Amino acid sequence: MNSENKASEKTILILSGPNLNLLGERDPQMYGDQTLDQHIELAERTASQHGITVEHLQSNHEGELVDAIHQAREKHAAIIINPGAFTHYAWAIHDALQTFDGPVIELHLSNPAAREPWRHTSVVAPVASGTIAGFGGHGYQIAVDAVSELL
Ligand code: CA2
Repeated sequence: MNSENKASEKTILILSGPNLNLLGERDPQMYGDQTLDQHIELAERTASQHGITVEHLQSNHEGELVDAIHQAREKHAAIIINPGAFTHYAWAIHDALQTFDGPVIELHLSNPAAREPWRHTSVVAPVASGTIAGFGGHGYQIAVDAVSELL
């Protein structure tokens, strides 16, 4: 990324994977009753306290998330990503994140390690600076605070 941008603007990209657009509508016992918009508002409020601006994209399509990661290389200082079920098998997202120079935080509302065995593998974790999981919506605040420390 352009180093001038990095120093002066500090924008971060939050990516949300498949089905996360349904938050607040179903499965509140697993994912809470807040909507994705509410989680992003918390991230934005937290970021503004650190002088950071947030951009957000939710997509149900792996290629769209890969494109957004490529574009982030020129534009954003860090990425926070909840890849949804792509976490467990989307190697194209792994490869794209590996090309990104700044901090990458993997974020989950639930704790996949405490759920079904197929959720115990993350193909994103090996290319992430760290993973935040199991704290529900509070995770968005924790993730932005972590990014701010890392930048
Ligand atoms: O805990 C997380 O944040 C997950 O990334 C959520 C994914 C799941 O596949 C991962 O293992 C862990 C699922 C997102 C589905 O979101 C829904 C939201 C509302 C209703 C149904 C699904």
